[in-house]
Amino acid sequence: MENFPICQLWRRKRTLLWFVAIIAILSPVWGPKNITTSSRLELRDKVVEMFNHAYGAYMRNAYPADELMPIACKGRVRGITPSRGDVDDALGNFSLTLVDTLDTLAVLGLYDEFEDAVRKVERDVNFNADLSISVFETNIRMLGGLLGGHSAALEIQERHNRMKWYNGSLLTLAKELGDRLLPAFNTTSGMPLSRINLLTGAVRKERDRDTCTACAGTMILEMAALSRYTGDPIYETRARAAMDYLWSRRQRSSDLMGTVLNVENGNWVRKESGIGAGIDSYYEYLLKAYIFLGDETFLERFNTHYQAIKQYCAQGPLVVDVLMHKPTTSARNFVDALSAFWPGLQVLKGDVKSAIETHELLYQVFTRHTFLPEAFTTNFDIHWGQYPLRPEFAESTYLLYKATKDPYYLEVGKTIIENLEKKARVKCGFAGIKDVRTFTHEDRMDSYFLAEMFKYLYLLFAPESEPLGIDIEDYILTTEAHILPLKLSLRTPPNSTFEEVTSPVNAPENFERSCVNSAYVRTNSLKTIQELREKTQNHINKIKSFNPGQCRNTQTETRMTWNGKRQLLAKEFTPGNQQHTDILRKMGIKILMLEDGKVQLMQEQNSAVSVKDATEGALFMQEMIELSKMEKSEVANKPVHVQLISHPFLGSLAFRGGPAQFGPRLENIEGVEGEVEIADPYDACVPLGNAESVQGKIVLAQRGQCMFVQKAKRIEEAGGIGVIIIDNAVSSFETSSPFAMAGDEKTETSIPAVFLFSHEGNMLRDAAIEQAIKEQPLKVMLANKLKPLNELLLKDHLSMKNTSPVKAQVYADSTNDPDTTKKNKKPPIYRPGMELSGSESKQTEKNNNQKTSSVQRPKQAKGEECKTELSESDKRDEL
Ligand code: DMJ
Repeated sequence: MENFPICQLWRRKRTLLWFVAIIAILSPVWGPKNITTSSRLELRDKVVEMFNHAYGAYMRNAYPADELMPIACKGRVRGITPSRGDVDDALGNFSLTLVDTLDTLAVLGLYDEFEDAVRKVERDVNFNADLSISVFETNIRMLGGLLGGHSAALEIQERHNRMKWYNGSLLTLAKELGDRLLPAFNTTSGMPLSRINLLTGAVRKERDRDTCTACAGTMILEMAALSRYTGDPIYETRARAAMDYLWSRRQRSSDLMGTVLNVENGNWVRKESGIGAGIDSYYEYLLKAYIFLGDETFLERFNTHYQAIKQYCAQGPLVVDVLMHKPTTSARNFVDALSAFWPGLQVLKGDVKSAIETHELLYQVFTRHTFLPEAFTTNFDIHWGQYPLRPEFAESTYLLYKATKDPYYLEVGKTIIENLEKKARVKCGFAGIKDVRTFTHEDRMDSYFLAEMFKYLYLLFAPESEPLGIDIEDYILTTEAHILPLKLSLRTPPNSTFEEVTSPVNAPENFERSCVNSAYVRTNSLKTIQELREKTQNHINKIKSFNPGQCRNTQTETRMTWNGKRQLLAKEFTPGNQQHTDILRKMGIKILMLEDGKVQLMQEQNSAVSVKDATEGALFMQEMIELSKMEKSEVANKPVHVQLISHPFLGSLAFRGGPAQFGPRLENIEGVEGEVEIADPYDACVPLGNAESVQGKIVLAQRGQCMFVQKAKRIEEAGGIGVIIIDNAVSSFETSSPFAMAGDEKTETSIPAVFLFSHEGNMLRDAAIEQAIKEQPLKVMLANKLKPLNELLLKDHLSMKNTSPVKAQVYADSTNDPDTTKKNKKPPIYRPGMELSGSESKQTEKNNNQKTSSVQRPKQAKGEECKTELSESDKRDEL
């Protein structure tokens, strides 16, 4: 008897019931509102037009390059286009966008274009670039793209009587690529290294030893498909071993996973646990591996994690990061846009109710900011304003529509289309958004935009009555939306140790969980679904009304007001004071003492003794949040120092700079001392050419071309012990607002970093060069506090240096720094004031004191309300 894949079987058995259910829920009252059948078709055609615009722009202006730069209207070529750091590791000079787009062409019914694209891939694509590429990205985009293209070509041959010439060339390429990725799995744990050289297969075990959970756990679908197609079990075996190892590394008490771990010893490097960046598709592949391969082990693992996420990470419809080993402690106060795939996965799992709620929450954030910002706070404000054309929200919208048939989701899709058209469409394709507050464009159109966004939007609007060119129900969609035929699960790789897949006829009743699961819809009408969304909206509005950050966006929005005497103000509260504890209890506020000695307050409004108390409690909580944010921002933005401590300066010269939000914080360590070296290349965006001379030094690098944290990482990898990043624009501490350099939440460094404006930074650089010429290397200290001069003088004396220290004025006045403009007459240099002449020293101290207050509280001094928000804007996270 022929075996059917689980999903298909379910479909066949339930057809009748399904039909009845659909009729029931599409009652006239709750039928489509605005979107009629004809406007749905128009929207589908609009999607095709947009796709053609993007794809045509790529083919005309960029191909065979990996990606289109839609503003410059040319190709992005690794090794030629200036590097953007790690994000370029997805590029391998293998026509990434074309390969990633193959099966989209087929799904959209563009068969001529598909044929043409397959011929081009056959002719032009090879893997001979001597480049270190990301194993994860290459797997999901290139390998997935080739396999999806091959699968589509087979169906087109079979069903549309076309492409008879196609002889499996895409699969041949897929196998070649799979073979090139395999050496990455040669690690103690069996998890793949994060990067591999495409041409030589060389790996850098030291450098690439840490990998993200999603990176190691998002291989199984593509690798298993390759094994099943070719009959060689090796790919699936390797990917499965990585999955098994990951599972063994879960935190046993919480069943949660961290986001980064070491591929040799399996130690966790980052213990934040959520559903966004670094972990997202690991969960997706557990569930999809079950759907694709029919192996219940994956489903059990998925369900275990799902339960843990619901228990620890879910705050209503919002899913936040907690620490895997201390799951009651939240790890971040923002949510990644990447987590927008979650409602789609919840639909596949069968938890449609939660999917509706989480999707609705995301939609509120989306409508508020026009797109989902790359990260948003738990108050739905912007944390990172970038929108690099990510498709996850469209993906979940499609899956929810499929499960509920609620026309609401067509409306959501329509808004996505309109916003893309208005804000991202440019003459040459579509451009990412640098910041959704300003809608400035970024010169990127990532390949996933074509692989995923248009596929999901097209599927959303394609009417059920018209058969698709590719019967999407027969496929599992990978994380990059590539199509892999479910029937592949029936092929067992020869000589494999895997158990034969049993007939799904014997599969347990829980097979319903494996497909887009509409059980919820069968028992709940569209009206109930609408009510559920309204509940979510109310919940969100409640959170928004407690959101002190809102006044940044809408100055007129008000804080909670209170007439009359207050029982207790947040600033008066002292933990341990019994009277305060009693007042808070009346207001429904619980005081929890945490293990680390911190105090956590939680309000349950229902347990307040009266409505008045509940309201005052809410106001107290609001004040408390503001206070704690303020404290954090004060610490985060406190200026740090670069003090020149070697002869002839001996501490008499120091510059103020901005701290970093990655690496060790200078306020927590004593400081770091070392000789100064200049990075080569100066921007430190690629591995340093002068690694030998950087060893054990504090390294100067120029701002620009890549993230701050990436520079710090490069310098750390080369053996540097500290980083000073110098602004690349004309700027000085005196005239610019200081800020803290942000990290990227993925990269961790163990060396401290300081930001200097160019005026001070270039003085430092000149001093380093001058001292190097004199063969008296310049030594500096990066610290929170300055070192006293007498200590340095004594040290110098003991080291027998007998020339007297120069005055800082030398550099202040004689610098030929082009930034020393009239405006910047007073260089922001100061001396600790011990060895210098009295008046000068006092004056400087006075200036410093004044400045300290204005710097430490950059804008709060102006008495603005949104103190916590200003701290956000004082943080810069890019170039
Ligand atoms: C895609 O490349 C994949 O969906 C991946 O899993 C993470 N997200 C990007 C697009 O945002």
